[in-house]
This record gives sequence, C-alpha cells and structure tokens, in this order.
Amino acid sequence: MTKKNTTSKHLLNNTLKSYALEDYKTALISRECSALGRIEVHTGKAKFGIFGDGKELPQLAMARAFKNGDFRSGYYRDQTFMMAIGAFTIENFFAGLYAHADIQADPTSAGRQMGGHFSTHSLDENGNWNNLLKQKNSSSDISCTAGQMPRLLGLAQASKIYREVAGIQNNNFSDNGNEVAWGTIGNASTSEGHFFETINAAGVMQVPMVMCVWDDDYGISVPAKYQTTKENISEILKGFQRNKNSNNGLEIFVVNGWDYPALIETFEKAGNIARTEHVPVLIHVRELTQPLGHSTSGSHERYKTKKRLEWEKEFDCNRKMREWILKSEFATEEELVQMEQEVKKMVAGGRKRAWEAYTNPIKSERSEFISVIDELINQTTNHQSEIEAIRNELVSIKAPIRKDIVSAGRKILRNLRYEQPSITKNLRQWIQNYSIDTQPKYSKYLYIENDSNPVSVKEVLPVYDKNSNLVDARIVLRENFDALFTKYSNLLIFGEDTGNIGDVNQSLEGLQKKYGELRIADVGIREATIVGQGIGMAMRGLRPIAEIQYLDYILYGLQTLSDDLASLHYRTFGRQMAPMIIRTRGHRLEGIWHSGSPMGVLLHSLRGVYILTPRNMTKAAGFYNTLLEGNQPAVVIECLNGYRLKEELPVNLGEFKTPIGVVETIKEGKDITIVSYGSTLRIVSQAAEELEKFGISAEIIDAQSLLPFDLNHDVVKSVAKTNRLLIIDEDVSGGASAYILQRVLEEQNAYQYLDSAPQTLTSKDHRTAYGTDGDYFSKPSVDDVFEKVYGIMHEANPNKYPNFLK
Ligand SMILES: Cc1ncc(C[n+]2csc(CCOP(=O)(O)OP(=O)(O)O)c2C)c(N)n1
Ligand SMILES: [Mg+2]
Repeated sequence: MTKKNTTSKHLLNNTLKSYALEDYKTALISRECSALGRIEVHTGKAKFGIFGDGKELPQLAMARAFKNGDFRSGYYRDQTFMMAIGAFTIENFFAGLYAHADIQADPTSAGRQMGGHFSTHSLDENGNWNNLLKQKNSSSDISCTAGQMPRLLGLAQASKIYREVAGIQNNNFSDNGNEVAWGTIGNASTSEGHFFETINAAGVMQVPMVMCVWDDDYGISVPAKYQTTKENISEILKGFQRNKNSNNGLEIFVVNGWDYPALIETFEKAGNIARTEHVPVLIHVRELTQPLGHSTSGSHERYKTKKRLEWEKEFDCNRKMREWILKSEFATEEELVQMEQEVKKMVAGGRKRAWEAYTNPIKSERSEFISVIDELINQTTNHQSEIEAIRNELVSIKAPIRKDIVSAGRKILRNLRYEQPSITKNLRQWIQNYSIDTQPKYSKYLYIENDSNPVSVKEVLPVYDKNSNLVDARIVLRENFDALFTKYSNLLIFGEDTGNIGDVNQSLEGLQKKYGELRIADVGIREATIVGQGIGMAMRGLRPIAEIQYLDYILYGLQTLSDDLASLHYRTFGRQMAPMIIRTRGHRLEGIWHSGSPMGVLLHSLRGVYILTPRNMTKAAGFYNTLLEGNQPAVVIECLNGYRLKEELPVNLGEFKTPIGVVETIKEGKDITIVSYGSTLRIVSQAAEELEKFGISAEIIDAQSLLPFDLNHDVVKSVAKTNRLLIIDEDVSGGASAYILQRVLEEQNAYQYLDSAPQTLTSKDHRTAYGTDGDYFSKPSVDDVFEKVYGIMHEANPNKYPNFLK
C-alpha cells in the first residue's frame, strides 16, 4: 500500500476475527455458485455465464465498508459483494442464469439481463421511490466495459449536492451527503475513455467516489502489456494523487487481492476518506485470478501460460484466505472442512430450488395448454396426426420454455386455417390470453408506466397580459428557468459554459449568482460524464438537466445515453429510473458541426428516452415545465437559430406546459399535409405562403414530439382531409422523416386516404457545408419545399399545375 497503516494492530485483529469466518463462508458460497453455474451452462440449462470467481476477497472487504445509502456502480464480477450485502441469494444467482422472467426470483432484471448484471430496487412495484437510506444500493449493471463509469460520477456527486446545497430536500435519499459511490471495473476496461474521463472529473469535482480496479492482468485473452501503459493503472494515475500543494486530486491505494486483512483495512480507510472528506479514492487491487476462466464461452488454458496458471492456483484468493484463517487460528482444519461441505450442500439446494421455481410454472402452463389441445384433437377431424405430433413433441420436452408452448399453438392454428372458427376458438383464446400475460414479462417498462409519465400532463397554454413584451427568445427560457429553480429545490443544470456566462446563448444568464455554483454549474468538456452526472444524480432523487452544448456533440455521450439511460427502467423491470433531462441545441446554424440534426441517430438509439423538438423557446420552456412534473427521461433539442428571434414573454412562467406526444397544426390547408419539426418549420411556413400564391393550400403540422409521436393520431385526420402527405426535415434521407412516415402509414393507416405517393424531403446525405450557400445546397430550402409540393400537385393535376421545370 502506498498509504501508511495507522490502525492499531490489536483493534484490527479483533475486527478481523469477527469478520473472517462469515466472510470466508460467503466467499465459498460465491465460488461454489460459479462452479455450478458453469456446469449449468455446459449442460444446456443456461445460455451463458460470467462469474466472480477469483475476485471474492476484495468484494467482501468492499461490502464491509459499504453502508446503507451507499451506491455501487460496477460490473459482472461482483456476485460476492452482492451476496455479502444481503441483496443476492444463491437462488437469485441461478434464477438470473436461467433467465427466470420474474422480478421476485431474479431481482436484478427479471431475467432480462444475462446473469452477472446486478442491481437493487430503488422503486417499489408501483414505481414509487423506496427509502434508499435504509438499504444498500446497487445501480443496474450494463455489459459494456466501463459503461458504469459515467453514472458512478453522478451517484457520487449527488452526495456533494445533498451536503452542500442549502435548503435542498433530501428525505430518503441522503443523510447530509454521507453516502459513498463505489465503482468497480476490470483492469482491462480501464483502457476505455470513460474510465479516464470519470477519474479526471472526480478529481476536479471532489466527490465521494471509491473506484476499485479488480486487476487480474487480463481482459479476456489480452494481457496487461497491450492494455495499460506500464501495465499498471495506479502507477500511471499517480499524477492524480492529491497532495499538500493542490486542492483537488485523488487518494490512491494499492493492495493485493489475496490479502484479506490488508483489503479490509484499505477499504475501510478508503470509505472513510471518501465519506468524510468527499475526496475520490482509487483502490488498485492487484494479483487477482480467474480460476474458471473469463466466462463460459471458452477456457483460459488457451492463452495463459502454464506458469501463470500455476501462479493463479497458488494465489487464488479463497485459498489464501483459508491459509490465513488457519494461521491466525480463527478456525481449525476440521471446522473449515465442515463449513466447506455445508456450503456445497447449500448451493446445490439453492440451485435445485431455483431450477424448480423457474421450470414448474412453465410446466403447469404447458399442462394447461395440452388440455386445450387434447380437447381440440377430439373435436377436429383436420390434421389430427400433425397436431398430435406437435403436441407430443411439446410434451416430450424436459424443460419447456414459453416459446415452445406458444410456437406449438401458433403452428397448430395455421394448420387448422380451414377449420370451423368455433372449434379453434378455445385455442385462439388461450394463446391470446397467454400472450397478454407473457409479452409484458419481456416488454414492459421501456418507459415510465405509472401516472408520473409526463404524457399525462395536460397542456397549459402560455398566458400573456397587456404588459407582456416581445423579447429575445432566450429571455423566455431564462425567466422560465428562474421560475423552475425557485419551484424545485432539487433542480440542477450543468454543462460547458452553463454556469458563469449562463450558457452559450445566455438563457441562464445571471442564474448562477442567484442559485449558486452547484445548481447552475460549469463543467469540463466531457459529454459522456455530463450525461453520467445526470443519470447518477437522477437515480438519487435529484432533478438534473445535463446540457450538451451542441446537438452535434451528443455523439460523445450517446453510448451512455443509449446503453445506460435508455435501457435503465427496462433492464431493471421498472425498479430503477433516472428522470433526467438532456438539454441541447441543434438543427440549423453553420457548418458541419454546428448545424446537425441527426434525429434518426437519436430515434434509433434512444428508445426509452423521449425526444422532443420544440419549434421555439416558449415551446421548449413548456416542455421543461411538463417534464419536471413527471419521471420520464427526455432529450429536448432547442433550435440553435432561435435564441435571438422575438417571442412574447408569458406571465405564467414555470407553469405553462407543452404537451408530450401531441402534434400541433400550425397552418390549416386542404391540398397537402406537411409534417415537420424544429427550425425547418420556419422554412416550410415561408414556402407555404409562397405556395398559397400559386393556389396550393398546405396544412402544416408541427410534430414537436418525435418520441412519443402523435399519440392521438392527428396526422391521419389531416391526411384524410388533404389526401396527400409530405414529411420534411433536416436529417439525412431515411432518417427521422422515414420514422415519421412509418408511424403515419403503418400505425395510423394513412395509406388508405392517399391520392399521391407519400414523400419525404430531407437534407442531402452529406454533412451541412458552411456558410449561407453551404446551407442552401445542403438542407431543404424554401425553393426545395416549394418545388417538392408543387411537383406532387403537378402529378395530381398537370393542367392546373403545369411543370415549369421542363
Ligand atoms: C465496450 C465493450 N467492448 C468489449 C466487450 C467484450 N468484453 C467483455 S469483458 C471484456 C474484458 C474485460 O476485461 P477486464 O476489464 O479486465 O475485466 P475482467 O473480465 O478481467 O474482470 C471484453 C473485451 C464489452 N463487453 N464491451
Ligand atoms: Mg481483467
């Protein structure tokens, strides 16, 4: 260890003795689970396994230092920790392996995630917050290496906010910021940018984060020499070490993963430093092993030398702990042998119970289904032998899954397509009911499902009185944010240039002075961890708005948004949420990286997050007001070229609400329906004026909410009237316009009303060139819109609208 040991030896010994046997037993249970888990996969009872063998001891030490209210943000090796904090049983372990789709059996994800992805429940079954101070919390893991890092920063920052922001409500979330966020990561995964970005940000921000690196010298087959400079992560992070001359930085510890007393002492110290001083700590746990190899998909004998394999046997942390217990005379050989035998029985019993709990309900569903089929076989004279064959095949399956049942039913139904409907009725109904029960097990909770989903927030129109002035639109946002920061004590906003100057468009001008540096905050240039700050803080009861300065740069944070935020509620079966808002600005300004509108990218990667595209700042402010009444995470994209346009300042600031999932008709017309959104609407509106002069009346609909889109199906009502449909945006072809078209044609059945082919008008497929000409030749212009609409009308009525282009 680089830090000097200051704990009295005697005290430590007493603590160790009281911990040792209990911890050794947990280590044994965990190891036996890994061993049997591997067998379950290799005998076909589970599909994949990745286990925590060889990493047991540091996790036991972490669990000892972990307190109620603390949070973990870790990865797939941490089963021992989860067991040690009492959040994960042997049965849970096997249920996860089997993909048992029941949140009671597999509390981590109701079978949605591969085993080895851990979490605890922050929400009850109705989606209401649990008291997070009364439990040990684990944010839900994702498979993406280092994907847990950005969120970790936010989980730690929440403690700082709760401790340092005066007047903040912290019931059930924080006890004066005394909670530590504990991160775990594999040595190889520290190569990811997310890791370095998080470490740097934590050093700057001084948040209570303990970052633990489980170092086994490998990342699957790739050894440290290809992963890490100097093959040593703590060595190269030494520049981050805090010292007397700097007021920030990290504390760094190094400890061997097989040395239980050193681990207990190190984790205890690290936890104390983080908790009391709000200083981030790195614990580099070295000399860990992987007795069973990386995962069930392969064996490490292929890539580790004999010498290494022998070393791993000798330095297996459980074995070392056993030796230490005996040497310390905390137990005798006989006592340990007895414990080891008992553990084997316990784990075998747990496995059996988990398997039965998983298979028995499906077996009874099968029996029920078989009786429906048997009844059918008696009644039908068609295809009896085929049906019997399908039936018998299903009966012969030793451990049926739901797919086997439903698929058999659907096969039978298609064979009986000519049968009397009265005879197939029971089967049809059974399959239908079964699907109604079963589909939600795999599909529920993509979005917030209780009444805190903001789609249920009703529109409140902005109110203007005789004193309402036309102002620069940024002022509407600023005044509205001011009202919101007064209204919500747990509201925060942060981003690049967000604090001191009040964002690049000054729509937060002066608010930092009023609400303080923590609530209206400048942060470093690091979009992934900006998003992560939002996720982590939202998971601890705060209401963060994370600013991405320009929409084009959201790609830096997209992995975190897509893999972590968008899947969080879904992957925890509704037991965790992060009600954050991503505020950004995009669409139309200048050049390749300040005028992007990659809405298709967002729509396709962020199912689970709402995507809102207000056409002006009053609409944008209304979206913030709506979102803060609910718990659904969302991205709000303001129009980059709209801040200096004039809008009237409403008087009901903080209260008017733009409805989500509702389109707005901004110009009525009878010849064609044009759907658009954001800055493009100004172009479309100008073109529509021009078209009027040529006798063409366009109806313009502002989509304004792309996800969810037009929940009332208002677009099809317009198409039923105009019989023509054109979608216009600034995305590439086949991007968001294609998405809107799919919704209108397939979901809203608009095709039946169409007299002309539905079309899209988009930007060119290249990025937007700089300058006014660059814009004109890259994105749809008034002329483009005019000609597109005119062309559609020409095709419908060539005499009235002669082709002037030929
Ligand atoms: C972004 C990403 N890239 C690749 C993978 C595939 N993968 C899974 S684990 C792993 C190695 C991780 O090694 P390390 O961080 O040292 O953890 P260990 O498994 O050794 O504990 C890789 C490459 C992944 N899950 N995510
Ligand atoms: Mg490793």
